[in-house]
Amino acid sequence: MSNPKQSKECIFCKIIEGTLPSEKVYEDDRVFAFRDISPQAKTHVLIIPKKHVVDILDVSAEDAHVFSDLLRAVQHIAPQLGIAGTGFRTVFNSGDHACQTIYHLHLHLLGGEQLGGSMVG
Ligand code: DGP
Repeated sequence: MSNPKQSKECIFCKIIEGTLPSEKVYEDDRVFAFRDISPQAKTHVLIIPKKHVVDILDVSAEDAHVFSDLLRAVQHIAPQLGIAGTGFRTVFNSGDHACQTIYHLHLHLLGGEQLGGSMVG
């Protein structure tokens, strides 16, 4: 039975490998970032760890650098995309109530226009 939480069936792992296409905006040895296929703002990028972890709760103490890796990537990408000065929103969705649809940890980076007052843009 298929299980999208497993790395071998994970869409985002396939994007990192290059077996599925994406519009890459940033890559380093531990992080990959690409434009969201269904943008919720003029600029909408997904920043993901190359290591497959399902969500925030799945990050072990040993892998805790994943959080700083993702935020350090924001510091590269926001200026690169010209949204550092105007501001942006970063969001992690975790689990069903947050409507997480892809079970590979990802940080949404939203900006490029005035966002709404809600938490999700
Ligand atoms: P979330 O709801 O937090 O799990 O957000 C998952 C996001 O992933 C959603 O905004 C759409 C995006 N997405 C899903 N499949 C693909 C894909 O194949 N390519 C790209 N670029 N984005 C995708």
